[in-house]
Amino acid sequence: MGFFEKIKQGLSRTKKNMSIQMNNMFAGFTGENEEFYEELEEALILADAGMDTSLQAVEALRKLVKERGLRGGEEVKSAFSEVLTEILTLENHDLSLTTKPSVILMVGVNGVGKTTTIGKLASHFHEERKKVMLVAGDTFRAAAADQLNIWAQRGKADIVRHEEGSDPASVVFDGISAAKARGSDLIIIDTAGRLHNKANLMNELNKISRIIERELPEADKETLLVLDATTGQNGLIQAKQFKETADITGIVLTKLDGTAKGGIVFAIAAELGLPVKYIGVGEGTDDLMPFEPEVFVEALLQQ
Ligand SMILES: Nc1nc2c(ncn2[C@@H]2O[C@H](COP(=O)(O)OP(=O)(O)OP(=O)(O)O)[C@@H](O)[C@H]2O)c(=O)[nH]1
Ligand SMILES: [Mg+2]
Repeated sequence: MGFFEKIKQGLSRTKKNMSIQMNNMFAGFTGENEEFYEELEEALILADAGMDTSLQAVEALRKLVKERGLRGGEEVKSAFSEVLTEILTLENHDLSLTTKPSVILMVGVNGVGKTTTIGKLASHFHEERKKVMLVAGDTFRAAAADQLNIWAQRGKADIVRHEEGSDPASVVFDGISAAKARGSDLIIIDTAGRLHNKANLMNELNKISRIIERELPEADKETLLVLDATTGQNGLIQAKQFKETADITGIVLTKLDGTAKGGIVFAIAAELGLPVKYIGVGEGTDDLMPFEPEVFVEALLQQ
């Protein structure tokens, strides 16, 4: 399946819930009409785009329709695509990893898909002939490192792990030393999503960040916050908490295939101001897609 078709398929629930209805509305567009805008706003809100963002999108469309004197449904749809693309477009949608080694630190609450995303990334970078080092910074459960190890084997990556309960920062230290020794291109660090409490979790992430900064001051670093699209507005609340303490450089939005409320992506971009860098559309190795606003909107609205 092609790249675009895969994104479309990953969005199929959201398309059923939101886009089909929108396409019907565009097809029936007969000129300025309050009900049209109200329904459009409602469809966005029902898909979890958030009240403010939905209102903002509809107002922007109303303005374009007026300014350009749009009359036909297709023209209005295309203007709406522009509006949605603009909401999603922030700076730095691509990973910025040019140094050797570079570092990706993966954070997020438990179960959102951190380890799975790392596995997918490891395979992807292996295909690009990059030498990848995985670091099992989730020492909270032994199973976490085992799970990462399976992905390391699948993606032909190296891995550094310690026993359960050991200090995550020291695993990270060892992982960085090993990566330097072996000439790795990329270090990807897994972290625990659950600790005894939230303050512990945030302290630990800070400690890990300080080690990375100290050991690799010149390296390019990405701290990716993984959010589960099926948790909707809850994910946004988590994101705001992480954003306060960690220097998040981008979002990975997983499980878009499992939700009819993929509109959450608009709320994320508008309310957090953080670029989505990847979307997860399934559990397989190939089910992680780089996020491009224009392509995403096209996949979402295309019939
Ligand atoms: N359908 C679907 N499932 C996904 C996706 N990404 C991850 N999952 C599934 O979500 C579940 C949790 O994924 P993990 O990678 O273990 O999540 P985690 O964030 O590492 O969880 P903790 O280690 O407990 O903090 C697994 O069953 C994954 O297969 C996705 O894009 N689509
Ligand atoms: Mg995990």
